Amino acid sequence: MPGDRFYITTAIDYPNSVPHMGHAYEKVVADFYARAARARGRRTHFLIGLDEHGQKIQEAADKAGVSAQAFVDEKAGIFEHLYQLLEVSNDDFIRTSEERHHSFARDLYSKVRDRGDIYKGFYEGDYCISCEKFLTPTELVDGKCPIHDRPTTVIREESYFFRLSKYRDQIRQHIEANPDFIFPDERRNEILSRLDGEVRDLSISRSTFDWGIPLPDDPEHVLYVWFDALSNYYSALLQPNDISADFWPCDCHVIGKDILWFHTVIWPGMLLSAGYELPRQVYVHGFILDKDGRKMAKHLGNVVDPLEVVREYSVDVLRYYFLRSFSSGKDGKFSMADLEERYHSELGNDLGNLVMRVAKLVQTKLGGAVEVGGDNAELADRLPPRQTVERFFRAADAREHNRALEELWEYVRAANVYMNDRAPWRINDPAELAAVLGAGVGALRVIAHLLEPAMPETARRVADTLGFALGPIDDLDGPAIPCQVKVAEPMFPRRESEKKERGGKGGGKSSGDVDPFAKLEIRVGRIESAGDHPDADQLFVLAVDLGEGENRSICAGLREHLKAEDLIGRKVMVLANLKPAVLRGVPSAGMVLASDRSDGAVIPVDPGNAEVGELITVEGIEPAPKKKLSKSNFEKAPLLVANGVVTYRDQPLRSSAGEIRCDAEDGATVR
Ligand code: ME8
Repeated sequence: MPGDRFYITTAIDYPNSVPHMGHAYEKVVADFYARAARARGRRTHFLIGLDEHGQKIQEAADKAGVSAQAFVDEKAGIFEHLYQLLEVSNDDFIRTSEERHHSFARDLYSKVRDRGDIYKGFYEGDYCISCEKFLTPTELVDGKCPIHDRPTTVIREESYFFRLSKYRDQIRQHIEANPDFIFPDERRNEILSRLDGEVRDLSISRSTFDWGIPLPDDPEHVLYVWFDALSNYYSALLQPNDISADFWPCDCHVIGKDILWFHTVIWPGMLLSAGYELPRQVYVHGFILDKDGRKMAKHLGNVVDPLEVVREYSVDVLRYYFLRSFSSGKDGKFSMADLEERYHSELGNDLGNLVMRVAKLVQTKLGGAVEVGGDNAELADRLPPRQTVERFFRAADAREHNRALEELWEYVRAANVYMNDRAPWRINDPAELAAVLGAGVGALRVIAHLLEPAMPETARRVADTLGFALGPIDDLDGPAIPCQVKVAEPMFPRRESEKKERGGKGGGKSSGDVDPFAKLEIRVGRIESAGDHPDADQLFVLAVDLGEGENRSICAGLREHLKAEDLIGRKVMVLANLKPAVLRGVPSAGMVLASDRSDGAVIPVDPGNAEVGELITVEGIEPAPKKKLSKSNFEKAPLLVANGVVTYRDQPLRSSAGEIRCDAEDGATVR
């Protein structure tokens, strides 16, 4: 069981420029863990902030022709604005130019000095101003910093040194004794192997510029920006209220892989020297790369602005993409095609579709009122929440947020399958209906609660539409609650720009970016003959004219519902590119689309006056039918009845004769 409090931090960003995708990614990852901790009732403190001192900031301010303080003040507003927009739920925002930070950084320095761990020396080396660190000759690649691809500057100066070498063995022992101290293992092994080699003392002061914290005993020097910055994790706990006794040691420092050494060796060394406990974990994420696998960097012209993605989709879509698409602790390629694909399939077709159909069914069948939770046996038997909740948090505790979301999506899909199986649009018994739709809303209540750490706005919208409150996870075990369900608005609508992009010929999109509906080839057919299948009681064997010159043989499971003579001459909609199969000895090339109605009837969808052979479309989706469609590909594009019309993601299916109508209840599926 997790402890009752949780302190989590991120790296504090350099505000020398505007925030980028990597900054946004890191804060969203940490936010997921902060929110997941709060959901389980842990007292949580979440800190982010800015690293405002050092040569890099001084140079950027000089270039802008303003004072360093004015420069960082302006940038701080931009960073804070982005993080608020992204719904990063930080409890505090530390800026290292604040006096509350200065006073602790000086204090920490004094403690280390009093311990005898600081001495004056002379340093000469290759300095990367972008990293704000000296690089050893082995770290240089072609004489340049490998991270920033820039030449280093040779710096030669007198400075104060911290005896980091003294703590090498103690740090190594700590890492060895605490397997969770560094996540993932790959990074832990990297540090352990570096600790086998020599650990040099660290130059911790600068005297060639003054934008920093002056040393208490030698104000000609300012603290080296990293010695200064690392102490933010503690300084922020001291003022305005001293909450250090509650929240130190920190449970999780979230950082990127480029600053691993600072957090797992230098910071522990400083804390050991000054007599503080070590943090419990350093979580190291990978880099966001461009689609070709290069780090996003301004000088490479390959950066994608997080705000652009937010404008085009939404905050929650970006958050979901970060958390689901990139494996925890690994580098990940940022691909708009992948984002688009997930938007359609996982968000639109899995989650959005479930919310829409459950809300509509509760409206039409129960007038909007439903009781949820308590001892609903349908929910407990068919969609048991406990297992999913446990797996979700087990993955979160193991810092595998992408896996936590995969667990959640298994549940979302299971809920969709449940709705298909139980087909509430066909149920007329009030008690059964209340139980089945209560289970549907109950499943969405579980989903909304688990979704909140990743997609807070979406979770709120689901809760608001279905009429329950979001609260701690334990609420799910409480007594039954009444819910008043509202009319659902599409949560992941087709985007305007996408309609335009895809409306034109060609579309110009890569294959990963094909909407699941585009892959379907639904054509109008006419049944020319119908006979019983020789070896399957439920099947007819149909000959269907699809305007191809030759009729197709298609097996259809309609014998329980219709007579052969009712079918002959009738127009139907056929999924024409379904992979051909042989059903008990009879070939079948396609599927007749039908819908089930509340009176138990299963009827083929009538395409009205559409022409035989005509392709059925949805506005804005450029057809790109697959040659041989699998059944699972078909299931990725759910077709639902809404107000008597067959729809795909709230858009009507059309032929040249207009919308495709269907005499079945709202929420019924077409398959
Ligand atoms: O390093 N992908 O600040 P910073 C993912 N001030 N993460 C990335 C990234 C990318 N492409 N680029 C950067 C600093 N990051 C110091 C931290 S902490 C006491 C001081 C991550 O603005 C990077 O790994 O350069 C770091 O964790 C964070 O963004 C801030 O980077």
